[in-house]
Amino acid sequence: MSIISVDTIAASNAPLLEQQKSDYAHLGGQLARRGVDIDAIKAKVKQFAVALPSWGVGTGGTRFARFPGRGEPRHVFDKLQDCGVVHQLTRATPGISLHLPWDHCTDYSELRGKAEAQGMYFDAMNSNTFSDQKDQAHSYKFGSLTHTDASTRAQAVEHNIAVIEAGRQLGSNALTVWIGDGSNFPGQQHFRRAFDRYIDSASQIYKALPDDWRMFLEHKICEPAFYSTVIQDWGSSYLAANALGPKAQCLVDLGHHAPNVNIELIVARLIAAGKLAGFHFNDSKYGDDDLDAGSVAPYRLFLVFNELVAAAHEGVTGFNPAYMLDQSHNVTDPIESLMSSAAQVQRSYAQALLVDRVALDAAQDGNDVLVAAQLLKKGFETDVTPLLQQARLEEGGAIDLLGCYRASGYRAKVAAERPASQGGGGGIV
Ligand SMILES: [Mn+2]
Repeated sequence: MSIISVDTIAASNAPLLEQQKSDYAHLGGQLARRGVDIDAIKAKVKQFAVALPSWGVGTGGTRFARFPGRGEPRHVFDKLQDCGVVHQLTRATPGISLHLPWDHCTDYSELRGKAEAQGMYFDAMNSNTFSDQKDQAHSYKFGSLTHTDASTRAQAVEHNIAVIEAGRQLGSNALTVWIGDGSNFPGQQHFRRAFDRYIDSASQIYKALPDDWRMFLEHKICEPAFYSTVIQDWGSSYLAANALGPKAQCLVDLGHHAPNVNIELIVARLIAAGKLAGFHFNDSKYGDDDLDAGSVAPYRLFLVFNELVAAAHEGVTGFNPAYMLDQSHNVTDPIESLMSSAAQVQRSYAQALLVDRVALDAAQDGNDVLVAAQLLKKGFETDVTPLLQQARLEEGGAIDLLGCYRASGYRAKVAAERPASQGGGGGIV
């Protein structure tokens, strides 16, 4: 099922075909001289998928304000359609990650059918116990899974189990748990007891997982609790995942660390421990900024992918990370940001695939520091744009993502159909 007409995509691609062919051949020649088969890299890029967050197609906001965009999705079916546009043009985003209760729906089989008609599926499910819902018996103001009150904890556990059930109907196979629990003042919370309560609550959720599901634990150093959080870093996340069992793993959101933390090293540690669940990709300058992937620090994103490609290359047992975007689009058209971010993540992956692993091993073992560093830079500095464009073209996508999307008039069309939105929804997690 096409949302953007096939003719629109073809018309956008047509004037670019000749230069695309030439650029791809030129890059192919460059890579061949390095002993790299461009078609083999392209085949791997085509296999690569990064899931879309349903909340990412709405306009986000800050603690100060939210400026709604035109034609914002009204409900999960609109979100699915917008995600469908991103996938249709990029051919890289077949998965959608839902967030309940934001994406609550009375008929999940209808939703699943519509996604499948778009050639899409449901990726990890996300639960929300960081804000209160209408008619909720117990407030999460002072915590959810780790609340001092047992009834509040039970309510949060029950919500997570309901999310698993919705996900089961949608064909998902993972639950991502992120809690806003923590404290704003020294002395407010007993650190060890709060963590114990987390393990107790999370164990009850873990027991409700179907056999083929995984549970992703997402850590975050601060916000909304600004003095301490219960699952503040990969260490606490790893302790919790170990306590829960083999189906529990640690999810790395790039924005959930202190500035300058070596995230690629954390990734390597989690891979070695068999506990890397996957990623929420985004970028940041100061904190959990939720900027578009690779917009500020593309080399860091590349270095993360360098660890991932190395693990796949070395055949690390059980290595199977889930890839997802998690961004807040405050000043751009969310579809445009998601398309460019998906392409950026693909770019980092392709660049990491270009690293000469045999030469790198030799340089590391021989302590040839500069050569080792330059082998990474060589991958990063290769412009793989023609390769990404060729992969999209061959799969029916757009060579020029932005140009094609804007030419389609999609935003104006949905703006006419969807009433202007007033605040609400969306979020940064
Ligand atoms: Mn996240």
